[in-house]
Amino acid sequence: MSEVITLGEPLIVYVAEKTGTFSEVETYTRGLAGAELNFSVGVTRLGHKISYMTRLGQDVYGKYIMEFIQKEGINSEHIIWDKQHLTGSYLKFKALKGDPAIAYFRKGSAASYLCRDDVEQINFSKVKMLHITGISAGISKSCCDACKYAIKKAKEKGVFVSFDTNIRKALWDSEEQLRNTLNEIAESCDMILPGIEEGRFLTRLNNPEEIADFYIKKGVKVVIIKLGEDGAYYKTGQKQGIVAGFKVDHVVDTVGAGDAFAAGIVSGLLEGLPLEKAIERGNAMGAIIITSKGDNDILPTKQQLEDFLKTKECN
Ligand code: KDG
Repeated sequence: MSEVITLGEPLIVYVAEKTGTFSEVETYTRGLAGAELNFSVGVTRLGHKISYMTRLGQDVYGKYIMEFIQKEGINSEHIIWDKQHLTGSYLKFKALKGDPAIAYFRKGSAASYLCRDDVEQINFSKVKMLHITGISAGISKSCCDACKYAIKKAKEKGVFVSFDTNIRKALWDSEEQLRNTLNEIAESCDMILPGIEEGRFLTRLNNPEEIADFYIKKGVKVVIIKLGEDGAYYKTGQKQGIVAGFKVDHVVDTVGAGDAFAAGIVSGLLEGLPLEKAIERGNAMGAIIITSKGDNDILPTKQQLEDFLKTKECN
């Protein structure tokens, strides 16, 4: 039985080998991506059982993704084959600094047809955590409804719900729709994990404490705000603080850092670690993945993570 459930869209990613526009770059490396899939890989490699719900097109991409999921040991019982729609993909350009530009090929994809009825098949009675992201809420109206319904069903069974706001403006019709939808979802969750700029956008407030208070007043129990190389700020009803980030000598690609961070925190909480230790683990996971151009390829095993924590210095 899986301890964690997540749902979302897996994507094939093609990563540009050098900087430049699509017409200037001829060579791309194939990889696998999707925030919730990255999260599932992270949680699984750290030794936990997770079930990943999605819809895959019956095409070469879908079959390749299914092989990967099974090879990683992620529970695939909630994966639905879709005969009519294709599996999505995206192109990731190379950035010398900051987040790279991307181009999505996912509109009308198989995963965007995830719906409330799909969630009906999940039995939450033995699940400990549900993890939702703002990407799943943004890919379609039916997937957004599926997310809200999963949260409702999970809460009825006392399952802890975490939410990574994961803002992708390209997926939304307007900023208002994006802000209102993600705030509505955030307020129904136990723990939220926005980046500092996401928190500012969603709340129109500036500093981490104000942003955290905005959600705590609405009933969220734990707010953890990612501060990039400075680590993460956290606040609960009882305490607050900052957990320092790790020194990274050479950042290759920041995409996937938030998913790795979430996997570190969720796995830490499942193991009963104190919140600060779980956040330290999240920071370490983020620091590891940004040294690779892939979104999940070098996510560590428990042993690799422990070795990292023994040797690395904080900022
Ligand atoms: O969080 C990492 C994701 O951004 C990436 O893997 C692709 O899911 C993705 C997205 O929608 O941007």
